[in-house]
Amino acid sequence: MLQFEVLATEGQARRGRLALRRGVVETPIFMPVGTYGTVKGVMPRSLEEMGAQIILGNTFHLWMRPGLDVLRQFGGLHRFEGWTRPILTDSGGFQVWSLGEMRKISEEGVRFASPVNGDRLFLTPELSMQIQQVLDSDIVMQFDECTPYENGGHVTTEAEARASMELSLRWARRCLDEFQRGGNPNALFGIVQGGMFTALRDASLEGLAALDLPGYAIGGLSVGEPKAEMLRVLEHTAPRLPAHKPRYLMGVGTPEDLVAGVAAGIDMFDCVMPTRNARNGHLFTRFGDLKLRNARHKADERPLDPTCGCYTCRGHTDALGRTHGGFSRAYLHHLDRCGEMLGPMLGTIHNLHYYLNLMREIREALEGGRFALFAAQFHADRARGV
Ligand code: PRF
Ligand code: ZN
Repeated sequence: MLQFEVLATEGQARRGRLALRRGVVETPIFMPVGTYGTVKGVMPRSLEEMGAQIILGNTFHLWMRPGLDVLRQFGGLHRFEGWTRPILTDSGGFQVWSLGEMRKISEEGVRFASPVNGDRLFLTPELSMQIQQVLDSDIVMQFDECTPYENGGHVTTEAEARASMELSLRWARRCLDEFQRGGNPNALFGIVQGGMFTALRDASLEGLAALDLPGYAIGGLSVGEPKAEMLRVLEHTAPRLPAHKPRYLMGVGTPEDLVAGVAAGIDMFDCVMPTRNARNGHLFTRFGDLKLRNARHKADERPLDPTCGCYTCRGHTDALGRTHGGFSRAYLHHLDRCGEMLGPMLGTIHNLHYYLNLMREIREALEGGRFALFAAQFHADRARGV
Protein backbone atom coordinates (compact mmCIF):
# COMPACT_ATOMS: atom_id res chain seq x y z
CA MET A 1 0.00 0.00 0.00
CA LEU A 2 1.59 3.19 -1.13
CA GLN A 3 0.70 6.52 -2.67
CA PHE A 4 3.23 8.94 -4.09
CA GLU A 5 2.70 12.50 -5.18
CA VAL A 6 5.22 14.93 -6.71
CA LEU A 7 4.42 18.31 -5.16
CA ALA A 8 7.02 20.50 -6.90
CA THR A 9 9.96 20.16 -9.26
CA GLU A 10 13.07 22.15 -10.13
CA GLY A 11 15.08 20.75 -13.03
CA GLN A 12 15.14 17.01 -12.32
CA ALA A 13 14.78 17.56 -8.56
CA ARG A 14 11.47 16.73 -6.92
CA ARG A 15 9.69 17.59 -3.69
CA GLY A 16 7.25 14.75 -2.99
CA ARG A 17 5.06 12.99 -0.47
CA LEU A 18 4.93 9.26 0.11
CA ALA A 19 1.97 7.79 2.01
CA LEU A 20 2.62 4.39 3.55
CA ARG A 21 0.54 2.19 5.86
CA ARG A 22 2.25 3.58 8.96
CA GLY A 23 2.58 7.19 8.01
CA VAL A 24 3.52 9.89 5.53
CA VAL A 25 7.09 10.49 4.39
CA GLU A 26 8.05 13.90 3.01
CA THR A 27 10.64 13.57 0.25
CA PRO A 28 13.49 13.98 -0.52
CA ILE A 29 14.29 12.00 2.62
CA PHE A 30 17.26 10.39 4.34
CA MET A 31 16.57 7.07 6.11
CA PRO A 32 18.80 6.20 9.11
CA VAL A 33 20.13 2.64 9.00
CA GLY A 34 18.99 0.22 11.70
CA THR A 35 20.52 -3.05 10.52
CA TYR A 36 19.83 -5.22 13.60
CA GLY A 37 16.56 -3.55 14.56
CA THR A 38 18.31 -0.57 16.14
CA VAL A 39 19.84 2.62 14.84
CA LYS A 40 23.02 2.06 16.81
CA GLY A 41 23.15 4.08 20.02
CA VAL A 42 19.95 6.06 19.46
CA MET A 43 16.60 5.55 21.19
CA PRO A 44 13.51 5.60 18.95
CA ARG A 45 12.30 8.59 20.97
CA SER A 46 15.43 10.55 19.99
CA LEU A 47 15.02 9.53 16.35
CA GLU A 48 11.49 10.92 16.38
CA GLU A 49 12.72 14.10 18.04
CA MET A 50 15.27 14.49 15.24
CA GLY A 51 12.48 14.17 12.69
CA ALA A 52 13.35 10.72 11.31
CA GLN A 53 10.33 9.68 9.24
CA ILE A 54 11.39 6.20 8.15
CA ILE A 55 14.27 3.91 9.09
CA LEU A 56 15.92 0.82 7.60
CA GLY A 57 16.21 -2.74 8.76
CA ASN A 58 18.07 -5.67 7.23
CA THR A 59 16.41 -8.93 6.23
CA PHE A 60 19.68 -10.85 6.37
CA HIS A 61 20.77 -9.79 9.86
CA LEU A 62 17.32 -10.12 11.43
CA TRP A 63 16.87 -13.55 9.88
CA MET A 64 20.14 -14.61 11.61
CA ARG A 65 19.26 -12.92 14.90
CA PRO A 66 16.74 -12.94 16.57
CA GLY A 67 15.31 -15.20 13.85
CA LEU A 68 11.85 -15.60 12.38
CA ASP A 69 10.17 -17.30 15.36
CA VAL A 70 10.76 -14.36 17.68
CA LEU A 71 9.87 -11.78 15.03
CA ARG A 72 6.68 -13.67 14.19
CA GLN A 73 5.79 -13.81 17.89
CA PHE A 74 6.08 -10.01 18.04
CA GLY A 75 3.96 -9.54 14.94
CA GLY A 76 6.86 -7.98 13.04
CA LEU A 77 9.79 -5.64 13.50
CA HIS A 78 7.89 -2.53 14.62
CA ARG A 79 6.71 -3.78 18.02
CA PHE A 80 9.95 -5.66 18.60
CA GLU A 81 12.14 -2.58 18.18
CA GLY A 82 9.71 0.05 19.46
CA TRP A 83 9.46 2.09 16.28
CA THR A 84 5.95 3.07 15.15
CA ARG A 85 6.71 4.95 11.93
CA PRO A 86 7.49 3.32 8.56
CA ILE A 87 10.36 0.86 8.09
CA LEU A 88 12.08 -0.14 4.84
CA THR A 89 13.91 -3.46 4.81
CA ASP A 90 16.74 -4.33 2.47
CA SER A 91 16.40 -7.78 0.93
CA GLY A 92 19.63 -9.42 2.03
CA GLY A 93 21.08 -9.42 -1.50
CA PHE A 94 23.62 -6.75 -0.77
CA GLN A 95 24.47 -8.10 2.69
CA VAL A 96 25.10 -11.61 1.36
CA TRP A 97 27.15 -10.06 -1.43
CA SER A 98 29.28 -8.32 1.21
CA LEU A 99 30.27 -11.74 2.62
CA GLY A 100 32.68 -12.02 -0.32
CA GLU A 101 34.29 -15.45 -0.70
CA MET A 102 31.89 -17.01 1.81
CA ARG A 103 29.04 -17.32 -0.75
CA LYS A 104 28.03 -19.09 -3.96
CA ILE A 105 25.48 -17.55 -6.31
CA SER A 106 23.26 -19.65 -8.61
CA GLU A 107 20.06 -19.10 -10.57
CA GLU A 108 18.07 -20.38 -7.61
CA GLY A 109 19.66 -18.12 -4.97
CA VAL A 110 22.71 -17.62 -2.77
CA ARG A 111 24.31 -20.36 -0.68
CA PHE A 112 26.54 -19.30 2.17
CA ALA A 113 27.81 -20.14 5.65
CA SER A 114 26.15 -18.26 8.49
CA PRO A 115 28.60 -15.67 9.84
CA VAL A 116 26.95 -16.25 13.24
CA ASN A 117 27.34 -20.03 13.69
CA GLY A 118 28.67 -21.43 10.40
CA ASP A 119 25.38 -23.16 9.46
CA ARG A 120 24.89 -23.74 5.72
CA LEU A 121 22.15 -21.36 4.57
CA PHE A 122 20.37 -20.71 1.29
CA LEU A 123 18.70 -17.37 0.59
CA THR A 124 16.36 -17.09 -2.40
CA PRO A 125 14.08 -14.35 -3.77
CA GLU A 126 11.10 -16.29 -2.36
CA LEU A 127 12.63 -16.67 1.11
CA SER A 128 13.62 -12.98 1.20
CA MET A 129 9.97 -12.07 0.49
CA GLN A 130 8.75 -14.48 3.18
CA ILE A 131 11.15 -13.05 5.77
CA GLN A 132 10.20 -9.48 4.88
CA GLN A 133 6.53 -10.41 5.23
CA VAL A 134 7.23 -11.63 8.77
CA LEU A 135 9.11 -8.37 9.44
CA ASP A 136 6.03 -6.54 8.07
CA SER A 137 8.19 -3.69 6.78
CA ASP A 138 6.30 -0.92 4.98
CA ILE A 139 8.70 -1.05 2.03
CA VAL A 140 10.10 -4.38 0.90
CA MET A 141 13.16 -4.48 -1.38
CA GLN A 142 13.53 -7.08 -4.10
CA PHE A 143 16.28 -9.70 -3.72
CA ASP A 144 19.04 -8.65 -6.14
CA GLU A 145 22.66 -9.20 -6.94
CA CYS A 146 24.80 -6.11 -6.47
CA THR A 147 27.27 -6.18 -9.35
CA PRO A 148 30.75 -5.45 -7.98
CA TYR A 149 32.81 -2.68 -9.56
CA GLU A 150 35.92 -4.79 -9.29
CA ASN A 151 36.98 -8.03 -7.69
CA GLY A 152 40.58 -8.60 -6.68
CA GLY A 153 41.81 -6.04 -9.21
CA HIS A 154 39.55 -7.34 -12.03
CA VAL A 155 37.13 -4.60 -13.15
CA THR A 156 33.72 -6.09 -14.02
CA THR A 157 33.24 -6.40 -17.78
CA GLU A 158 30.07 -5.48 -19.65
CA ALA A 159 29.28 -9.16 -20.27
CA GLU A 160 29.62 -9.95 -16.55
CA ALA A 161 27.53 -6.94 -15.58
CA ARG A 162 24.86 -7.98 -18.09
CA ALA A 163 24.61 -11.52 -16.74
CA SER A 164 24.36 -10.17 -13.19
CA MET A 165 21.75 -7.57 -14.14
CA GLU A 166 19.64 -10.15 -15.99
CA LEU A 167 19.78 -12.46 -12.96
CA SER A 168 18.52 -9.60 -10.76
CA LEU A 169 15.72 -9.01 -13.27
CA ARG A 170 14.61 -12.66 -13.16
CA TRP A 171 14.79 -12.50 -9.36
CA ALA A 172 12.58 -9.37 -9.42
CA ARG A 173 9.88 -11.35 -11.26
CA ARG A 174 10.13 -14.16 -8.69
CA CYS A 175 9.99 -11.63 -5.84
CA LEU A 176 6.81 -10.09 -7.23
CA ASP A 177 5.18 -13.50 -7.68
CA GLU A 178 5.99 -14.50 -4.10
CA PHE A 179 5.05 -11.08 -2.70
CA GLN A 180 1.61 -11.36 -4.33
CA ARG A 181 1.19 -15.04 -3.48
CA GLY A 182 1.76 -14.20 0.21
CA GLY A 183 -0.79 -11.37 0.11
CA ASN A 184 1.75 -8.88 1.52
CA PRO A 185 -0.14 -5.57 2.09
CA ASN A 186 3.06 -3.46 1.91
CA ALA A 187 5.00 -2.04 -1.06
CA LEU A 188 7.64 -3.91 -3.12
CA PHE A 189 10.43 -1.86 -4.74
CA GLY A 190 12.58 -3.04 -7.67
CA ILE A 191 16.33 -2.41 -7.87
CA VAL A 192 18.02 -1.23 -11.07
CA GLN A 193 21.43 -2.82 -11.60
CA GLY A 194 23.78 -2.83 -14.60
CA GLY A 195 27.12 -1.72 -13.22
CA MET A 196 28.81 1.21 -14.91
CA PHE A 197 27.13 0.53 -18.28
CA THR A 198 24.31 2.90 -19.18
CA ALA A 199 22.86 0.57 -21.84
CA LEU A 200 22.56 -2.13 -19.16
CA ARG A 201 21.00 0.34 -16.74
CA ASP A 202 18.41 1.13 -19.45
CA ALA A 203 17.68 -2.57 -20.01
CA SER A 204 17.34 -3.17 -16.26
CA LEU A 205 15.05 -0.19 -15.94
CA GLU A 206 12.87 -1.28 -18.83
CA GLY A 207 12.52 -4.82 -17.49
CA LEU A 208 11.61 -3.59 -14.02
CA ALA A 209 9.21 -0.90 -15.27
CA ALA A 210 7.25 -3.67 -17.02
CA LEU A 211 6.52 -5.16 -13.58
CA ASP A 212 4.78 -1.89 -12.61
CA LEU A 213 6.18 -1.88 -9.05
CA PRO A 214 5.22 1.00 -6.69
CA GLY A 215 8.82 2.24 -6.39
CA TYR A 216 12.31 1.84 -7.86
CA ALA A 217 15.81 1.92 -6.42
CA ILE A 218 19.22 2.33 -7.99
CA GLY A 219 21.60 -0.31 -6.64
CA GLY A 220 25.21 -1.14 -7.44
CA LEU A 221 26.56 2.38 -6.89
CA SER A 222 29.09 3.51 -4.28
CA VAL A 223 30.68 0.05 -4.41
CA GLY A 224 34.27 1.18 -5.01
CA GLU A 225 33.96 3.03 -8.32
CA PRO A 226 35.48 6.51 -8.81
CA LYS A 227 33.10 9.30 -7.76
CA ALA A 228 32.85 10.64 -11.33
CA GLU A 229 31.64 7.19 -12.50
CA MET A 230 29.04 7.09 -9.74
CA LEU A 231 27.73 10.51 -10.76
CA ARG A 232 27.74 9.60 -14.47
CA VAL A 233 25.59 6.49 -13.91
CA LEU A 234 23.38 8.25 -11.34
CA GLU A 235 22.70 11.20 -13.64
CA HIS A 236 21.94 8.87 -16.51
CA THR A 237 19.66 6.52 -14.60
CA ALA A 238 17.70 8.62 -12.07
CA PRO A 239 15.80 10.80 -14.57
CA ARG A 240 14.80 7.69 -16.56
CA LEU A 241 13.05 6.02 -13.62
CA PRO A 242 9.22 6.25 -13.76
CA ALA A 243 8.41 9.90 -12.98
CA HIS A 244 5.31 9.30 -10.86
CA LYS A 245 6.96 6.76 -8.52
CA PRO A 246 9.46 7.17 -5.66
CA ARG A 247 13.16 6.79 -6.56
CA TYR A 248 15.61 5.46 -4.01
CA LEU A 249 19.43 5.58 -4.24
CA MET A 250 20.74 2.71 -2.09
CA GLY A 251 23.65 3.12 0.31
CA VAL A 252 24.72 6.64 -0.77
CA GLY A 253 26.42 8.72 0.61
CA THR A 254 28.19 11.92 1.67
CA PRO A 255 26.23 15.17 2.11
CA GLU A 256 27.55 16.21 -1.32
CA ASP A 257 26.25 12.93 -2.81
CA LEU A 258 22.80 13.62 -1.37
CA VAL A 259 22.64 17.06 -2.95
CA ALA A 260 23.82 15.60 -6.28
CA GLY A 261 21.28 12.78 -5.94
CA VAL A 262 18.39 15.17 -5.38
CA ALA A 263 19.54 17.25 -8.36
CA ALA A 264 19.45 14.06 -10.47
CA GLY A 265 15.89 13.28 -9.36
CA ILE A 266 16.30 10.95 -6.34
CA ASP A 267 13.67 11.01 -3.56
CA MET A 268 15.08 8.60 -0.94
CA PHE A 269 18.53 7.84 0.47
CA ASP A 270 20.07 5.62 3.12
CA CYS A 271 23.65 5.27 4.26
CA VAL A 272 25.60 4.08 7.30
CA MET A 273 27.88 7.11 6.98
CA PRO A 274 26.31 9.43 9.59
CA THR A 275 25.97 6.64 12.17
CA ARG A 276 29.17 4.68 11.48
CA ASN A 277 31.35 7.77 11.10
CA ALA A 278 30.00 9.21 14.35
CA ARG A 279 31.22 6.10 16.17
CA ASN A 280 34.69 6.75 14.71
CA GLY A 281 34.69 10.40 15.77
CA HIS A 282 34.01 11.68 12.25
CA LEU A 283 31.39 14.43 12.41
CA PHE A 284 29.58 16.25 9.60
CA THR A 285 28.79 19.94 9.87
CA ARG A 286 27.49 22.73 7.68
CA PHE A 287 31.06 24.06 7.46
CA GLY A 288 32.81 20.81 6.61
CA ASP A 289 33.80 17.64 8.42
CA LEU A 290 35.49 17.43 11.78
CA LYS A 291 37.70 14.68 13.24
CA LEU A 292 37.21 14.60 17.01
CA ARG A 293 40.48 12.76 17.67
CA ASN A 294 42.48 15.76 16.48
CA ALA A 295 44.35 17.45 19.35
CA ARG A 296 43.25 20.88 18.08
CA HIS A 297 39.88 20.28 19.78
CA LYS A 298 41.40 19.58 23.23
CA ALA A 299 40.33 22.88 24.83
CA ASP A 300 37.87 24.21 22.22
CA GLU A 301 34.73 25.47 23.93
CA ARG A 302 32.70 25.87 20.72
CA PRO A 303 29.92 23.46 19.78
CA LEU A 304 30.43 21.22 16.74
CA ASP A 305 28.32 23.59 14.66
CA PRO A 306 26.84 26.84 16.02
CA THR A 307 24.02 26.67 13.46
CA CYS A 308 22.98 23.13 14.47
CA GLY A 309 19.79 22.60 16.47
CA CYS A 310 20.60 19.08 17.74
CA TYR A 311 20.74 18.04 21.40
CA THR A 312 24.53 17.69 21.25
CA CYS A 313 25.03 21.25 19.97
CA ARG A 314 22.15 22.95 21.78
CA GLY A 315 22.04 21.18 25.16
CA HIS A 316 18.93 21.22 27.30
CA THR A 317 16.93 23.12 29.89
CA ASP A 318 16.20 21.38 33.19
CA ALA A 319 12.92 21.35 35.14
CA LEU A 320 13.94 24.53 36.99
CA GLY A 321 14.65 26.41 33.80
CA ARG A 322 18.43 26.16 34.10
CA THR A 323 20.11 25.63 30.74
CA HIS A 324 23.18 23.86 29.53
CA GLY A 325 24.04 25.39 26.20
CA GLY A 326 25.36 22.30 24.46
CA PHE A 327 28.48 20.14 24.51
CA SER A 328 31.84 21.58 23.55
CA ARG A 329 34.30 20.14 21.06
CA ALA A 330 36.69 19.81 24.03
CA TYR A 331 34.23 17.57 25.91
CA LEU A 332 33.46 15.43 22.85
CA HIS A 333 37.22 15.11 22.20
CA HIS A 334 37.61 14.00 25.84
CA LEU A 335 34.84 11.37 25.53
CA ASP A 336 36.49 10.06 22.37
CA ARG A 337 39.92 9.87 24.02
CA CYS A 338 38.47 7.95 26.98
CA GLY A 339 36.37 5.60 24.85
CA GLU A 340 33.25 6.67 26.74
CA MET A 341 29.99 5.43 25.22
CA LEU A 342 28.35 8.86 25.46
CA GLY A 343 30.82 9.99 22.76
CA PRO A 344 29.35 7.83 19.98
CA MET A 345 25.83 8.56 21.24
CA LEU A 346 26.21 12.35 21.10
CA GLY A 347 28.10 12.10 17.80
CA THR A 348 25.39 9.94 16.24
CA ILE A 349 22.64 12.33 17.37
CA HIS A 350 24.54 15.22 15.80
CA ASN A 351 25.37 13.46 12.52
CA LEU A 352 21.84 12.12 12.01
CA HIS A 353 20.40 15.52 12.86
CA TYR A 354 22.75 17.05 10.30
CA TYR A 355 21.63 14.62 7.56
CA LEU A 356 17.93 14.91 8.42
CA ASN A 357 18.15 18.70 8.62
CA LEU A 358 20.01 18.87 5.30
CA MET A 359 17.09 17.04 3.70
CA ARG A 360 14.61 19.36 5.46
CA GLU A 361 16.45 22.38 4.04
CA ILE A 362 16.45 20.77 0.59
CA ARG A 363 12.66 20.20 0.79
CA GLU A 364 12.10 23.82 1.78
CA ALA A 365 14.34 25.06 -0.99
CA LEU A 366 12.44 22.95 -3.54
CA GLU A 367 9.13 24.31 -2.26
CA GLY A 368 10.43 27.85 -2.82
CA GLY A 369 11.97 27.10 -6.21
CA ARG A 370 15.45 27.93 -4.89
CA PHE A 371 17.16 24.54 -4.83
CA ALA A 372 19.91 25.64 -7.26
CA LEU A 373 20.64 28.62 -5.02
CA PHE A 374 20.60 26.37 -1.96
CA ALA A 375 23.05 23.94 -3.56
CA ALA A 376 25.50 26.76 -4.35
CA GLN A 377 25.36 28.02 -0.74
CA PHE A 378 25.71 24.43 0.54
CA HIS A 379 28.96 23.90 -1.39
CA ALA A 380 30.35 27.30 -0.33
CA ASP A 381 29.57 26.60 3.36
CA ARG A 382 31.00 23.07 3.29
CA ALA A 383 34.24 24.39 1.72
CA ARG A 384 34.63 27.03 4.44
CA GLY A 385 35.99 24.61 7.05
CA VAL A 386 35.07 24.12 10.70
N1 PRF B 1 21.40 -3.73 -3.52
C1 PRF B 1 20.76 -3.87 -2.30
N2 PRF B 1 21.08 -3.13 -1.24
C2 PRF B 1 22.05 -2.21 -1.36
C3 PRF B 1 22.75 -2.01 -2.57
C4 PRF B 1 22.40 -2.80 -3.70
O1 PRF B 1 22.96 -2.69 -4.81
C5 PRF B 1 23.70 -1.01 -2.32
C6 PRF B 1 24.69 -0.44 -3.26
N3 PRF B 1 25.15 0.84 -2.91
C7 PRF B 1 23.54 -0.63 -0.98
N4 PRF B 1 22.55 -1.37 -0.42
N5 PRF B 1 19.80 -4.80 -2.19
ZN1 ZN C 1 24.62 19.27 16.32
